[in-house]
Amino acid sequence: MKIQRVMTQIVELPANEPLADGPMISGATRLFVLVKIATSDDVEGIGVTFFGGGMTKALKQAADDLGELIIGEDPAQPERIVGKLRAACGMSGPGGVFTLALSAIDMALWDIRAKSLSVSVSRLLGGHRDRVPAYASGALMRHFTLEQVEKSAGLLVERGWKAMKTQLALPGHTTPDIEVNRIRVLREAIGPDIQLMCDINQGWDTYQAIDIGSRIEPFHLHWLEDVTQAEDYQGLARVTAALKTPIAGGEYVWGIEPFRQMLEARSVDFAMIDLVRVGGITQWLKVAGMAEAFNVPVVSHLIPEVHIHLIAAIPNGEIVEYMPWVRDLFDDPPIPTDGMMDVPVGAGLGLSFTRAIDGDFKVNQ
Ligand code: SMN
Ligand code: MG
Repeated sequence: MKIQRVMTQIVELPANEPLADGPMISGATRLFVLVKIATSDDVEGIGVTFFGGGMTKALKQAADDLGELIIGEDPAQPERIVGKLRAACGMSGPGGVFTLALSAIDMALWDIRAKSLSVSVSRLLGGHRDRVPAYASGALMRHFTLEQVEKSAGLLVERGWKAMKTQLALPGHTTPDIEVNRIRVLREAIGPDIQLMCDINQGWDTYQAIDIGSRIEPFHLHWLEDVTQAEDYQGLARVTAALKTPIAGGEYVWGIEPFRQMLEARSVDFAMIDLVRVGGITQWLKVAGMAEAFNVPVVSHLIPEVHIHLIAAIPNGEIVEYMPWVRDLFDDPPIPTDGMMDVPVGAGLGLSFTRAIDGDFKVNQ
C-alpha cells in the first residue's frame, strides 16, 4: 500500500461549553487543522491538530509540506515516515508547528494501518479494555463565577458524570482563602464520591503549590494538575513529595524526552499526554510504556475521540479527559454516558468527518 494523496483544511468551530451549558464568550471560536490521507488501496486515514492560534494557516501549510514528502511511502511504516520527515525538516522541530503537523499525519497513518487490518486502533495497540472512565472537563473554568461553577458542578452530577475537573489560580484578585473556598464549595456541591480534579495551568510557584495544595487536602482532589512550570521537574518533585494529593502533568511538554525527566525526578503521579504535542500516536505509546515502567498511570489531554483508543489500549490507562472541542467534526462520535466511554467498534479510529467537512478537503493548497 502506498500513500497517494494528503489533503488538509482548516475548520473553525464555536467555542461552546455543552457539558453543563456554561457561559460562552459570544462569537468565540476555535481553529482546527484536519488531515486526510488517501492510499493506493482506497483506505483513507484521518487526523486532527490545533494549538496553531494565530499561526493556524502556517500549521496547515506545515501539514501540506509534510504531506508532500510522504507521497509514495507505505503507511504501515510510521517510524520510517517520522524519521524521513525529521530529516527533511532540518531544525523546524523538535517541538512547535513541526510536531503539531506531524501528529495529525501520524494519527492518520495509524487509522489507515488499523483499517487495513480490519481492527480498531485500540485493538491494534494492545486492546487492554473496551470501556474506560471519562471525566468532564471545561465546564468549571477559572473565569466562571463561584455561583456558576457551583451550579454547573451540580448539573454535571445530575447528568451522570462521576468525575470532573475544575481550575484554580483564579484570575483577578485572589487569595489562598478564596482559592480554597472554591474547592470547598465544589466538593459540597458534588458530594464525597465524585472524583474532582483541579488544573492550575502552571499558575502557581512551588511555595503557593505546597501552601494552597496542603490547605485543599481535606477536599480530596483526585489530582492537582500542572501546579507550576512544567519543565521545573525538581520544583514539581518537591510539591509531589510535600502533598498527599497526586500531581498530574505532561500536557505542556514536547515530544517524549521530557517525560523521562519527569518520571526520573518523580515530579508527577499521573502522566498526562497531549497527543498533538507529543508527536502523535507513535510517540504517545512510547511515553505510556515509560510511565508503566515507573508504575505511573496515564491520562489523556483533549481529543477524547482518539484518546479513547489509546487509554483503552494500555494497561496503565486511567481515565479520558472529555472536553468536546472536536466533537462536532465527526459523524456519530463516541460520547460518554454515566462517566464511561466505549471504544468505537469500527475499524481504525472509527471516526469520520461530517459530510460537509469531508466535502471540503483539497489536495495540498
Ligand atoms: C487545557 C489546556 C489547553 C486547552 C484546553 C484545556 C487544560 C486541560 O490544561 O487540561 O484541559
Ligand atoms: Mg491541563
